[in-house]
Amino acid sequence: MTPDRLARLPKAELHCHLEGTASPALVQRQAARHGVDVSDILADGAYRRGDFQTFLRAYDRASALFRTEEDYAELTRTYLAAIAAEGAFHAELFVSPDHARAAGLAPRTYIGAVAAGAARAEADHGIVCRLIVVGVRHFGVAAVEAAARFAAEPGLPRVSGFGLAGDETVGRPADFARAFAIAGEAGLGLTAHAGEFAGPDAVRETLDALKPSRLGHGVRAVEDRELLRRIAAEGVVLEVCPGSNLALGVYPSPAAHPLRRLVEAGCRVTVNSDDPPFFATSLAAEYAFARDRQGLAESVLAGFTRTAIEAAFVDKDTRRMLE
Ligand code: ES4
Ligand code: ZN
Repeated sequence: MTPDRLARLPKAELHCHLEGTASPALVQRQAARHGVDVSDILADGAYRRGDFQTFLRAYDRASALFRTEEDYAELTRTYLAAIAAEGAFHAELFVSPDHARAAGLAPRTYIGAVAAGAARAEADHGIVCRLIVVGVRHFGVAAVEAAARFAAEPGLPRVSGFGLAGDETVGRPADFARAFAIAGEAGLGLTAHAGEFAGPDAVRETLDALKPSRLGHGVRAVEDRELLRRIAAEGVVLEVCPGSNLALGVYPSPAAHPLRRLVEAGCRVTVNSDDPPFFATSLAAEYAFARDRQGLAESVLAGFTRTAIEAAFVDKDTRRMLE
């Protein structure tokens, strides 16, 4: 496939953290506005590189600079416009009420502002957007349950899913079973980060205890043939984020990334940007990675988008419209 055909390939994104879309320039502007020194997280107009803990701290610091409804509406609109320009027609964004509260915004106000930004992007660029409320596991079981109860409240605009994010090595998957039960009973789609930093056992426990239809990352399932067979057989969808995995050192080189092996094992795979400027990536760059670094065919890339729509947390009518 030629580069311009890749640019035109329809794309969809299932795994992207809203606050993780803020460009270094925007973070710098917000920091200047609020008189905050961000030299510890930015250098030479880019996010400083580091391990996952360093990343999570930088994410918290950057998030805390977005403080008003206008800030969040604009952050949302800007990101959706950017991926629409890359060919995306559907996106699901992770939103974190805990991060919003830390920045001084009530969760409901935050969701309202993000939804307003999404509505603007939908009107301007035709991109459909849904929101997935996340609980952050290193904030503790009680915080994750509170996030689930919040997500389950009626009348939250565009909220269609609940997810578990944060440091995967904190706690056991079963600790979050009650949160997932609350969200599931409310009719929300379920996804959990697993198999990025923790290995196959944690993936298996996550599937057993939380019953998500999708896994954030899930790539380390490749280390266990039986688990891989289970994921393929059960049709669990993997939200694979290669650029994130490479930036955080989960794999030492593009060739070492298991994207292709997951596809060849029959897993249902999507590609996603996670926290694009933090990891110097974009949605289009992830599709390009699949083609140029993993040797996957155009038809396989088109399949990523199809799978994303099949697995999207949208109602029947919206899915039909997206298909
Ligand atoms: C994450 Cl809490 C959070 N924010 C952004 N990216 C993440 N990846 C895993 N947890
Ligand atoms: Zn993530």
